[in-house]
Amino acid sequence: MNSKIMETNTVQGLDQEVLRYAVDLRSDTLTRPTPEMRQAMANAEVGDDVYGEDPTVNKLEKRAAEIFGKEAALFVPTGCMGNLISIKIWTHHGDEVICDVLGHVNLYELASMSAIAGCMPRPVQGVDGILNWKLIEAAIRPKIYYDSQTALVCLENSHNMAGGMLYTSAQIAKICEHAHTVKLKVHLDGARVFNASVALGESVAEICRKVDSVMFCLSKGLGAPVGSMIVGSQEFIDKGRVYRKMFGGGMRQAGVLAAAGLLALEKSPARLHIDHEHAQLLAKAAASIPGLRIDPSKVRTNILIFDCSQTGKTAVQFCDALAAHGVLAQDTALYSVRFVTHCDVDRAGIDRAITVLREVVAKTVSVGA
Ligand code: TLP
Repeated sequence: MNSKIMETNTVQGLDQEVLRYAVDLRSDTLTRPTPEMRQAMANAEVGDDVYGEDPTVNKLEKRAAEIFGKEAALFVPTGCMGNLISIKIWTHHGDEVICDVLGHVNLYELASMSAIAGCMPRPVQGVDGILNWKLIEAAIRPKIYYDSQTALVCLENSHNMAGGMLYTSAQIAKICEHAHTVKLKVHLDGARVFNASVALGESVAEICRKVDSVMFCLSKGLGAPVGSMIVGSQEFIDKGRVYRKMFGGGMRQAGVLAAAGLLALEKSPARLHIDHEHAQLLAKAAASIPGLRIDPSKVRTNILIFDCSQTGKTAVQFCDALAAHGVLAQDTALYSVRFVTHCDVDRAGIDRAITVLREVVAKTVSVGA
């Protein structure tokens, strides 16, 4: 991302007054806890989670493991930390990690797999971000002592920078079966795996059945204020607990956060289809506006990325123009603009975003004419 707020390498953030009235579609990370979550946070039973004594964290971890059909789960502060812990567990220094070129682990995690886990990403160009065994197999290093070795495949479902593209559970299972026969582990960055689950009509347990580990976020579309989880075998989670502490993520009375996380986990998936319908409305509107390019049939979840190159504006300029009318979007490449729908933007907000989108492009065209 080439966000304007990052130009000075410090996050200044937008004015609170602007944020109060804006239709904020920059990300689903922006969701705020519901009144019910705040109530649960206030009432949460807590203890020291580094001692394993926070009852609410323990409950959340148990429920996540049950829902994903795995042995155990671990509450971690962020998705980035969850991915890093998983990569660290499955690799040694000098190993390679196969991932899509637009994968979050490759682009947006500050090269932590190299800086901290000591691995090289081996980015592969997926088909709309989606990898298959043929593509992965071609990137596996030969077993020769002077080559670095492939240790892990990292998939992303839904795929953020590919506009929320999906792997079906069958596609993931096939990749895992092949990977396991050549002794590679598979980690799923499932930051938005519940969106994938709703869009595919498949349970998260089914989607994750064959992967060795999965990270999912409570703090995105599910609406919790903070937190992600890693899920896998008991042995994986036991190691994860060690690395979480090593990376500075051992939280103490984290039950106040886990209480919101529990509600997010149990209740929020049931409303994600609304966000997907909203994304579809935005995508269809964008596709109907001359100057914007997007294929709405590829928008299956809560993310849409459209091309604005034919408006004569860069994505940063386009986002600035939208922001001037109270609609916030995120530039993701020179001419790519991302909208992410979520629980804090209702149908009226989506309608307003569509109106503003039309107005901004119309003005651009008339200025250019
Ligand atoms: N994604 C953020 C930005 O970092 C791009 C966003 O606004 O979409 N995996 C995936 C697929 C993600 O999209 C993200 C965050 C993460 C991992 C990291 O999660 P956090 O922010 O909790 O570390």
